[in-house]
Amino acid sequence: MTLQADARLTRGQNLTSIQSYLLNEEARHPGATGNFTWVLSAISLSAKFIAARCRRAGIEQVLGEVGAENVQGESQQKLDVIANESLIRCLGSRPAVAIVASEENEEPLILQEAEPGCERPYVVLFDPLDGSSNLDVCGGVGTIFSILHHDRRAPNAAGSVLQAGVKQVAAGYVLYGPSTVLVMTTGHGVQMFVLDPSIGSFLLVNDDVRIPDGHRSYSVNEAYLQSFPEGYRNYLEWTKHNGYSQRYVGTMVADVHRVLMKGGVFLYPPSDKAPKGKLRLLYEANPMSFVMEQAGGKAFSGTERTMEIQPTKIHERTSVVMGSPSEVDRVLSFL
Ligand code: AHM
Ligand code: MG
Repeated sequence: MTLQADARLTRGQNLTSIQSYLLNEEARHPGATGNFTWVLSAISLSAKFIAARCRRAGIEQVLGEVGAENVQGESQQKLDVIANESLIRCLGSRPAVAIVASEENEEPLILQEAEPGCERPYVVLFDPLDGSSNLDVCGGVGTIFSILHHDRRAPNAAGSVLQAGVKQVAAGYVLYGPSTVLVMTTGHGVQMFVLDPSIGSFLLVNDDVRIPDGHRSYSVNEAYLQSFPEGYRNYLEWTKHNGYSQRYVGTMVADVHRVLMKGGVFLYPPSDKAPKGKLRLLYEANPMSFVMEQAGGKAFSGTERTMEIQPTKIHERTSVVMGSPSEVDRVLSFL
């Protein structure tokens, strides 16, 4: 084999860890301080920790409610709490993070006041363990994260957190399934990494994830059908006569990941139970919308582009329509 053929062969087979990927990206931006790379590496470290705990969940008896006691009389910690603490601890050691806001905490946590001249420019929002009720049945769960620039002019921490999704610097999710997959965007396409547990590294498997168009599939909790607004009901009725299939795990990360890989649409409409929708705008809908749009998809709240909504509350809810562009357009045409 000639040297040239050899180079061609290895080019497509190079192993790139998430760390080397981030360092490479940093090198391409001459003004980069490295702070951003540290933040993402804290998230990947935490994801490895959470993945390991999820794998051993049944063995370590960490399933169940906080406050319950295990057979030794020790108090049990629910995995939501463990995942939340893991993210806070990993991010807390990074000087670039000023504030974190989590589904598990009522108020944002100020890790350190941003002093003049001090480089702590990021705010990190996350849902530490999305779909955690699926853990009890060994179903897929996930972590969702959104990274914003810290707004030093904001009057308080909440003010810096309440930014529209279009201001996100990066976002992504980790799916703890049969393998652990980390999908992220920094606004330059979508990259996908898979954790190789034997070496403890997230390895790049796709540096340009694109959502397929034209797949006749939808993901929604149809048990609430009767209380969905009429447009959603009409769309779902229309699918019954047009050869669609339906898939629903009940973990947003798992359901959206499937749509991202295969195409179709994920829906969480308003219902009697959740009149404004159930999913949280800042740390569920916005980061997933950023990924979806960067992969060529669309994401709407039903009436407006999700990432253009100006949030007014940290735990604000929104309805969600996201997926392949033509399928989202079709849903919107029914609304
Ligand atoms: P959680 O963040 O408390 O786990 O709740 C969010 C989850 C999403 O992952 C999922 O899409 C949705 O709740 C499922 O809700 P439902 O059981 O109403 O279908
Ligand atoms: Mg969630």
